[in-house]
Parts: sequence; C-alpha cells; structure tokens
Amino acid sequence: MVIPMTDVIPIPMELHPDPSADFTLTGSTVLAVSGGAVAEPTATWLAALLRHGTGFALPITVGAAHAGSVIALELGDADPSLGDEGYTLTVRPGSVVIRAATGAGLFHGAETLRQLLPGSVETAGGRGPWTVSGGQIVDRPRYPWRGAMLDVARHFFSVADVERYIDEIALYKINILHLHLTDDQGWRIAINGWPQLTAVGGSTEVGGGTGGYYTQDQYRQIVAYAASRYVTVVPEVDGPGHVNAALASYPELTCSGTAPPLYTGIDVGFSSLCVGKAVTYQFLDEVLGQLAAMTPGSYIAIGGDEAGGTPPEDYTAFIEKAVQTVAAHGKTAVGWAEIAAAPLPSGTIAEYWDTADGGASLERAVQDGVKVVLAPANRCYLDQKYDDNTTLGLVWAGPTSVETAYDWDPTSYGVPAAQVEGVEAPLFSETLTTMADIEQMAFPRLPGIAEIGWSPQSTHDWSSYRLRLAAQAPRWEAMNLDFYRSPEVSWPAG
Ligand code: TNX
Repeated sequence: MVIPMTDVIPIPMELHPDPSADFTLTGSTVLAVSGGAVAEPTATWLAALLRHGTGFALPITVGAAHAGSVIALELGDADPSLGDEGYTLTVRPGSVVIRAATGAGLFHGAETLRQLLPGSVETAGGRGPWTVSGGQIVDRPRYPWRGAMLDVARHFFSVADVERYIDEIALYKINILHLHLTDDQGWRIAINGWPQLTAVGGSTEVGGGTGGYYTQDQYRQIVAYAASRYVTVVPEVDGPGHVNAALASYPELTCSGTAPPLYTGIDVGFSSLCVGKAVTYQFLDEVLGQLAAMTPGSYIAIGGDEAGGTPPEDYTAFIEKAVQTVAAHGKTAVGWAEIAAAPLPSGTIAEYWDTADGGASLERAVQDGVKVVLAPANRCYLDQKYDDNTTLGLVWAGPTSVETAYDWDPTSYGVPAAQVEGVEAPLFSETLTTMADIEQMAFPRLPGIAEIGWSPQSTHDWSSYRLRLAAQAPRWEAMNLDFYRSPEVSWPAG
C-alpha cells in the first residue's frame, strides 16, 4: 500500500495528491543535489538512510540535471512565502523534487519523503516496493519554536542516547532541543575553573546511581549532531533554585558557607544560590559565558522555576542579573515563566509550564511583552503518566492521555498571537533511566505536540489524527523505538 500524503506528521500545510503520478524508487534512481554546498549534508544523510533501507546504490550527483529516475534536492528559487523552514515536495512518475530556500527547508522536506516511504525503510534490507504517492506538498511551520526538553540532570543520559533522541524528534520537525543540564541531583556539563561541579556535582543522580557529565567536547559533539538535523540546542543551567549539586560542589556558593550533602531524592524548591554574594555572579558569568561560547544558537536558558528556597526580592534581583549576563555573552535568555516577576528585555522568552499557578506567571509575561513558549504541564509534560496503567512517570499534572497532549490550541491561553513563539514538550527524568524509558514517555505523545507546533490549526482533528498516528507504528517498530501502545489508538498488529 502506498502511504497517503495525509499520513505525514506533522500534517503539511497544503496537500495536492495526484494518484496518477506515483514515483517508485529503484536500483537506478540517483540523488541529485543542486544550488550549493548547504544542500549536501542533507543529501548525504538521506542517501545513507535510503541505501541502508533499500539496499540500492543511490549515487549522489552534484549540479547537473539528471534524465533518469531521480530524487532531487534543490536549494534556491523557492517561494519566499515558505519562509526559512518551508519547502515544496513534488512527486511525479520519474522524480521527487524537494525545493527550499534553506538547508533547514530541504531537511524538513527530506524527513517528509522519509515518512512517505514504507516504515521498513528504517531497517537494513527493508521490503519495498518503494513507491511514493504522487502529487505536491507545500509546507511551512506555524511557529518558529518547536521544542523538546530533555532532563539529563535527574538521570544522566549518554551522548549516544541524546543523539538518538535528536534523530527521533527531528523526524517530527522539532527544531529546538532544550537540554536541562543542571538540577539538585546532578551537574552535567564541565566548566573550566570549576572542576568540582562535575567531580562532585556530577557524581550521582536520582536514586543514587553514578550519574555522569559531558565534557565540553562531548557537549560540542551533541550541538554539532543536532545542527546536522537542523535542531538548535538551548542549554539550561537552572537557578537560583534547583542548584543543590552546585552547592554540594562549592560551599562558597551557599550563604552559610557549608556545603549540603548530595541529593538523590525528587523533591523540588529547597536549594538556592546565595544571591547577595559576589562569588555567585562570578560563577554565573563563567558558567553562562562558557556555555555561550560553545553554543552557536541564540538562546541560553537560565531556569528560574520553583525557587522556593530564595526570598522573592532576591529572586528578581538574581533573574535580572542572569538575563543581563546572558545578553553580555551575546545570547538571548530563556526562562520558565516565573522569570516574568523580574524586568525582562523584550526578546526574552518565557516558557509557560505551571498550570497549577492559575496562569499568573503567564499573565505577567504577556504584560511584559516578552515572547512566550507554551508548555502547559497538563498537556505537554511527557514525564506525566498516560493513565493508571503507566509504570513510569509522575502524576502531578496528569495523567495525560495521547488525546489530551494533542487536543489543544496555543492561541487559547490569552497570549496575543504575535507573542507566541511556539510550543515545547518537556521530558523530566525523575523516573526515567534508559533510552527505552525516554521513548515510552515521548511516543506517541511527542508527535502530537510537534503537529501543534508545525501544522495549521485548521487541520487539527483528533478523530483523524489517531488513525494517522496508528500508521506511524510500523516505522517505530522498524526503528526499534519503544512506544506506548495506548488503548486510545487502534495500532496495527505488530
Ligand atoms: C516541575 S517544570 C519542575 C521540574 C520537575 C517537573 C516534574 C519545571 C519548570 N519544574 O523541576 O522535574 O515538575 O514534572
């Protein structure tokens, strides 16, 4: 069966199917790339994926037009209204042409083509025929920020795990990986001049395991891998709360001068940097400065949530300082929406999460005129249980069914449209220890958040989405991606 264009998730902005124009990938198909070197990494990536799945040679040709069966990646001459992430994908009997103004657009188009091929293309020697439905797709995202947040602090995850997650989120056109690098239970990024942060602060995790951390080279490797999938890493160092691992490493960062013990439980809101001490700002400047230097993206996240251990006037003073420090290093600050209690420059991004605070933090962010990323916990928190049968996960904002995660609209939170930067799906890891755990919680909810971030609101419809979602299962099985077979969805027999 040929996969219909409507099965692509996130569903494209415009679909023009033409059943008389199906294309079949064969042993003589070539991959032609034109318009400049920016297109080449995506061609290399796509060729590797398709060669692995089909066993075909799929040679890459650069520049010249090709007369035979061709998949073409063409950079340039794109409709300007498709913006800097949009693309067109045109399927005719002899060719598939992906055209975009940018490398990101070409990559998104290539991910769409991947989803139009049978799921078994994900395994070595998959089974064809490799037929792609004919017609044209015209596509661009609804929002610029389509985020996934991964907590590597509560439990540490290896570079390989993070790279695998990047591949999984990029399949659904997520373009931001917000990496929660520090918390009470662990400090996961090496900072020159502060070796105890990782030696002590990185030495454990929730439940008392051995933890871990990324060297600066490993962090750069993650950033580069993400960039190759057109995903921007937004690193987060949380403060003034969620800092027990830092305080346990450097007693001078506490007001008392005494280091607390390492913490391996899952309470929140008890630790605080000492806001009145000069060393706190030296620490902040060196940490944020080194992160900024290693991060090509424009954003650095400063946390700012659940600062129950910090007096309110200290809190606003700290946030003001942290936002200024990020700016001094040439980046824009992102924080959880509580940061709106402090004065914020207009480009700042406030991320709304706390559906239990009655929207107070969100209202302040709207009044401040800052940009808002919507991650309402009762919709977007992938760490919440699906239902009573879920063994992993927390319950404070849930349970969150696949339908609940999918069936909402970012414009319904009272944020003026011009202030909505996008949506994000956070995955906190108090209860998650393996890649399979990550996948069980993210899939199948993450594609729903991705579709909210990318597709026009007019396409939003749970009753058809659940059928389209079911059609992803063969691909996930071929990828060995461990998803939750929620009873809300009629999964095909595996
Ligand atoms: C709230 S979300 C937190 C995290 C927890 C999470 C668990 C946010 C900004 N703070 O510290 O890990 O709940 O769901």
